[in-house]
Amino acid sequence: MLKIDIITIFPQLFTNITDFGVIKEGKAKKLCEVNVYNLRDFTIDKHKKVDDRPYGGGTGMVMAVQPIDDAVNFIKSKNKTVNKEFQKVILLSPQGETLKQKKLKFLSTMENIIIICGRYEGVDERVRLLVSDLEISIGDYILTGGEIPAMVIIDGVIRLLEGVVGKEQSIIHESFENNLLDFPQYTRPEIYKGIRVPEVLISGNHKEIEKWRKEKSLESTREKRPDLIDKNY
Ligand code: 4GX
Repeated sequence: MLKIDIITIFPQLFTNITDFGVIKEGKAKKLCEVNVYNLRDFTIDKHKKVDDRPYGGGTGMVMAVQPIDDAVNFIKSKNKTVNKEFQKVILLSPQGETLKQKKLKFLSTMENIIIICGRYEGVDERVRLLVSDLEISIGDYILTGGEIPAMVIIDGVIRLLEGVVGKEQSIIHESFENNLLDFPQYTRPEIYKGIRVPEVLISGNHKEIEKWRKEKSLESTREKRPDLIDKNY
């Protein structure tokens, strides 16, 4: 059972994703649990402030270390049965290592992942030094907070849990599992606006179909993502 704990100042943002699709399925099958914590519940000042002005000046606000540290320690104390080796605290930020399928696979083998969603200009450096184990970015672009990146990780990890996605096949054969992009897929009708389904797919010749799909995968990877070939994602 993978326990996912999220720390955010916008817990409501997570109600959608945990109640639908693969994540709902994973929860229903008791393969994972998703808990959302409101960072403001861990503040000690009377205004429930989670951020403050940066030392040295400059624009914007920085998230303070104390509420984040306390939230993580509270969650760890609640999860005391978890083997420490299989518990990871993740900070989402543009400075992190870019997320790849390999990291999702690693995370899917954990017992507990605690995700810190930052906002504003960033977090006090001591969050990195004292609290987080991993810093992850979902890509080279700037968002307003770590909440959507957290959902990306949750979605990508849960579908890898044994028994969540119906046919194991659909995970093994798909894109990235073999460092190749997917081959083209068709479903009915046979002709749509003059475009025909490739003859080989209708032939029923499974050997030929497999050969065609491999060729198409390779061709599209060479053309669109040559960087994927020979890379160990
Ligand atoms: N992949 N952002 C986080 C605030 C922040 C900055 C530094 C912690 C440390 C992003 C991304 C992303 C914008 C989320 C800045 N929090 N996160 N936020 N790309 O752009 O993960």
